[in-house]
Amino acid sequence: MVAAQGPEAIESASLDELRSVQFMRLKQAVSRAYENVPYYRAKFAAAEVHPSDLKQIDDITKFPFTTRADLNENYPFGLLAVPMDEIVRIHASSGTTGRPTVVAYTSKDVDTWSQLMARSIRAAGGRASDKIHVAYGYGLSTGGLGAHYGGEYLGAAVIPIGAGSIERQVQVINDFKPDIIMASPSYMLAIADEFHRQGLDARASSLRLGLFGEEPWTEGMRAQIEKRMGLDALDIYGLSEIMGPGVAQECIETKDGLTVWEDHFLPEIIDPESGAPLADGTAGELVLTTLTKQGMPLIRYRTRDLTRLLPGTARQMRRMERVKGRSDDMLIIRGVNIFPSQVEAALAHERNLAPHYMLELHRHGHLDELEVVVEARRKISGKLTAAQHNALEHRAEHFIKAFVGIASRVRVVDPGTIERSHGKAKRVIDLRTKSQDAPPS
Ligand code: DLL
Repeated sequence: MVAAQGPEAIESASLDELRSVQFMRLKQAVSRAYENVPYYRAKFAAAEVHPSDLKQIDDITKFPFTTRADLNENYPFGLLAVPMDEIVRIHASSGTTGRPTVVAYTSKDVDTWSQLMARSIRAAGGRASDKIHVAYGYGLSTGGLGAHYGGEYLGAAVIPIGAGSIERQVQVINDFKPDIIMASPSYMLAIADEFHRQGLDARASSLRLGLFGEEPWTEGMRAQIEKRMGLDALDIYGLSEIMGPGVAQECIETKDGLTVWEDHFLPEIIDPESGAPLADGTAGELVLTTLTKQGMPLIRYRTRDLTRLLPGTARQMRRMERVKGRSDDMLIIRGVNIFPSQVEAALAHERNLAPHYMLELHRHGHLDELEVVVEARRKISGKLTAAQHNALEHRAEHFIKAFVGIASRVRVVDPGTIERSHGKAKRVIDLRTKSQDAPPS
């Protein structure tokens, strides 16, 4: 792999040059999807559009959206635009039910991703001479390996610790003296707590810079991290379906939202209810089209992330504002994406539980905890011994761990305890935000 030297030419290209690269790549991407993915061919035909309808960039709004449901319907590999023997990597993230959302990369895709992650780290102030402590999880999720390959591509020294034991994070930071840390913001704060617990001054650590993402965070958290860790905290955004981390990155010069790497992704904002396109500057749902992906190109993918597009500052490319929320019910708990429907499907494996449940999210220290309150079925209610009741809770916890992939605490309650709603059931009580914005301690 070639180490990336300075900024890439496209980063300083004029808007005209950028739009012309985008348009050329957009036409190629839409044609590639049409020609190589039968699902897209059928979808475009149903919407009565053809790649030749693209006469200018804005014509993309004539094309149908791609949604998570489309990925689910084509699970696992139905949306590939290349034969499987050209695929060199597969990642996955949570789907709405038992099926994960699967993504696949060609060797060129992995190179593009590495290049964009290297660009992101550089935009955040990273250099080839830096050591990078990667505390995103390695595995099917894209955080760890995305950061890892990007760091190596930049020519930095990568420390692939992953999201493991917190004591070890502190030890490795102290001993290996990394310059940069890449982690979820809540995990960073938990590491700051661990420094404190060990009687160490986190501000005196070697860390100069942090790239934080994978979950929503706030300016309050940024202030807290910067104060407690004595580093510059930058926002990094991405999603597996589109690539992984490195779709957009905040620049160190301005720290004013995330520059979308528009030469590889075309962003749009839509009204999440009607799907109508919205003008730049208006808040709505982010929709992304991959411009260069070979393995699994996605056209107008609805990210469900709520944000705004703003004009470029540190770069010509447009910025997206810090993600403010989602237009669906996906939750991110310790970096793991969770849909309430997945928990429901897991609980259905236990026949003594009724389908009335509620998820309560707490923050213990700086880490999220999931408590699931679920009703027992009437037929067993009041008939269980304390030991049987405990065993039932443990079985439910086991099913959630096994099918959703997250540790939780289950509380089984009497039938009728959970309030019934008349419209859409309210399944989530999020008690995390208060502590997230707490002033720096
Ligand atoms: O979270 C990729 C990633 C890893 C990004 C590490 C940044 C750093 P997924 O697991 O597919 O991929 O989850 C994607 O996470 O649609 C957002 O809802 C949320 N998300 C990611 N980054 C941010 C961020 C990775 N900076 C989903 N701010 C996305 C807010 C974020 N939300």
